[in-house]
Amino acid sequence: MTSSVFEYLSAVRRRRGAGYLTLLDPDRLDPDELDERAALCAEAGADAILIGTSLMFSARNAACFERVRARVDVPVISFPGSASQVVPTADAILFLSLVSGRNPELLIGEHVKAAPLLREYGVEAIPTGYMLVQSGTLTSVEFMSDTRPIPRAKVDIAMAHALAAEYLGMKLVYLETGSGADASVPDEMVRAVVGCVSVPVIVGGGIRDPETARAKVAAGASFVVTGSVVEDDHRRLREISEAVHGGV
Ligand code: 1GP
Repeated sequence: MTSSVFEYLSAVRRRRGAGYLTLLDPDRLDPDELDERAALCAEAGADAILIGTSLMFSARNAACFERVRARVDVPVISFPGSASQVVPTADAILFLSLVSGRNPELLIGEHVKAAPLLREYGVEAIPTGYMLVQSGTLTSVEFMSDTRPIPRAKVDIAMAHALAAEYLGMKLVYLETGSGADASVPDEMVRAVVGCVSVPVIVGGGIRDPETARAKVAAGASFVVTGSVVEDDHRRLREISEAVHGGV
């Protein structure tokens, strides 16, 4: 592995065109299942494993990272809903600022709580502008974050938020409709956002089949995330991975 997880992700993007990230939720799988599923993700070609959720019931979060890291060779990255999900056992954390919302706790408040812990733990923080896009479903992230998603047709609003995230120094933009959403981020919005920022764009939420995953890459996504499909039907993993990587 290269010196940092961010550099590793950048190298994946250069080598494969786009990367495939799979999200696991410690509340939806018991610890043995979580390890197994992470191993299946890595075997299927996932470039990194994300662990996290909007609202966590499990007290096993830190142990989950430890176990999954022992099981796979790819980075295991925290995708936290709040500072309470910061653990010393992650390879890195997507240090998410929910820039599409106007909830100060999720723009800076949780970060202030998390930062001293991250320094103490020595966990790499990857500053990420997180943008929630309307999907037609009231997702957990929309409810829990108490923010309004960007309307699906408002491509210009999405572009302005992504640009602001880049100008604030964020290294990634994460475009998202929320886990379990009925619809993914519109391809047109992905294309427009990718066209106006120079940082890599991650796209997630509501992606359950290879065609949809491929369409996000064709629109310029640097990384595609799937969560629910990994837990519901892991047989789709390999075909989605191949669709993202385009055979590379
Ligand atoms: C959530 O983008 C991820 O942040 C995954 O969403 O569970 O709908 O695949 P899904």
